[in-house]
Amino acid sequence: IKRMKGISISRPIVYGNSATPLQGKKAGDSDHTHRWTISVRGVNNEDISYFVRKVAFKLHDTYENPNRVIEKPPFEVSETGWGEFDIIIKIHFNPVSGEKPLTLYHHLKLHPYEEDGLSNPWPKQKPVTSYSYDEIVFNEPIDNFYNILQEN
Ligand code: SLL
Repeated sequence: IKRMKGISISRPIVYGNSATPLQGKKAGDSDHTHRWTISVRGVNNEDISYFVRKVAFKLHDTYENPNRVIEKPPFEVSETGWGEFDIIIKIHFNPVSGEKPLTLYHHLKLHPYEEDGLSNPWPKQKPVTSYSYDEIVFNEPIDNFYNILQEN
C-alpha cells in the first residue's frame, strides 16, 4: 500500500435530526410524543456512499435493538419516542481507505429552544431541526482511496 505523503483531502458531511410532534390517534397509542429522523448526508444531498461504507447509530437503551447499522444510503434512522438523548454515530469508511471508523455525537433534539408562547410560538407542525456541518479530513490517504475521492 502506498500513502499520499503530505496530502490531505476532506469531504463535507451534514449530520443531525429533524423531529415533528405526533398527532391524534398515533399520539394516543403510546407515551411517544414525536417522530424523528437522524441522518448522515452529503451537502446538498450528495451521495456519500463512495467513501462511506456504513453508518452505525447507537440509540438510547430504552429502544429495541439500539444499535442500528445502515449499510446503504440514505444513512438514516427514523423512530418515534418521548425524550431527547445523545446518539453515538459511527461512520465506517470504504474498506479501500484503511481508515478507522469516525465517532460523532449528536444530541437528539425534539423541542424548540424558545417556547416563548406569548410573542413567538413555534408553529405546532413545523419540524424542529438540529444539524451540524463537519469536514472529514483524510491525512496521507492510501493512493487507491485518494483516487476514489478525486473521481467522485
Ligand atoms: C430523558 N435521558 O429522560 C432521557 C432519555 C429516552 C427516550 C430519553 C424510548 C422510546 C421507546 C424513548 O423515547 N426514549 O419506548 O422505544 O429524557
